[in-house]
Amino acid sequence: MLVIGEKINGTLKSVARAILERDVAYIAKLAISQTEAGADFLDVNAGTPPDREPDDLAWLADVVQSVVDTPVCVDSTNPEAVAVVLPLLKKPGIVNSVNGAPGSLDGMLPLVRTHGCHVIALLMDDSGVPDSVVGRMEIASKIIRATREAGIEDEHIYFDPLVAPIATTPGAGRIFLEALRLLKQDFPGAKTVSGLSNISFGLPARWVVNRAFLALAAAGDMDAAIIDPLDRELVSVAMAARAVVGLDPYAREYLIAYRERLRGST
Ligand code: THG
Repeated sequence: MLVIGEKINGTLKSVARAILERDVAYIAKLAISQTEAGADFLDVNAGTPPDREPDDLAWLADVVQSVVDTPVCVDSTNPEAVAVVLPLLKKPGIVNSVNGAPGSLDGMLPLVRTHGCHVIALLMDDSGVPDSVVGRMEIASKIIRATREAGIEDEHIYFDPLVAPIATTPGAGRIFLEALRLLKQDFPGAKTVSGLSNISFGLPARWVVNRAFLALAAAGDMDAAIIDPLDRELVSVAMAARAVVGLDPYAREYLIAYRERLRGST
């Protein structure tokens, strides 16, 4: 399972300050620490208004690339900002994200195609996130028709079924896991991804819920997770879950991660 490091996110106060003050050292440290912890990609989210976002995102990508080789996941729904950042990337990155709304698909897919990068596709559109699995799968079908028409390989798509808080939405976790299963069945070439934070919103000991959710999603062969890679036990739980259900024969990846001392608590 790919780990997309989430920590360079301007919606967090400390990162917002660093972006505003162009604090290179602060962002560099987040890039290095996440890379050393085993992140495969680094998510960068400026979290700033549309007029400032292109500049801020470009600055974040430049700082990250000046200190690590880890490819960047450009977290923005604004095609104008993404268009500025993609040409700066030294390695093909991930665009995070596109959704089923025509404005999003028309604005983003040509950029994804031109730069040969991967793209995270959220199973929502202008009407929001459908309550049902069927509704989300209809959006997935619509998105994959559009990506194929744009000349983007299925292998370059990461579907994010979007998980709602279980504290307020009965069935939220089950709906996510069912969508994950159907995505794998209907679009075997495409990949899957999730951010965890929503699932545990409004609950105590959120880390327990996040671990339970990641274990189940990893056991369902989710391909990538947007998480804090410095949370070694969270990453270990995902790798263990994969080994338990046979997705990691002989626990090979689990063992390698421990041997390298990148992941795990000991
Ligand atoms: N799907 C997709 N993209 C996403 C999300 C998603 N991008 C944004 C978000 N969700 C994932 N990123 C974050 C980034 C930071 C935090 C949560 C989600 C966060 N961090 C705190 C910190 O670092 O201080 C707390 C971390 C913790 O408690 O462990 O809150 O769902 N496609």
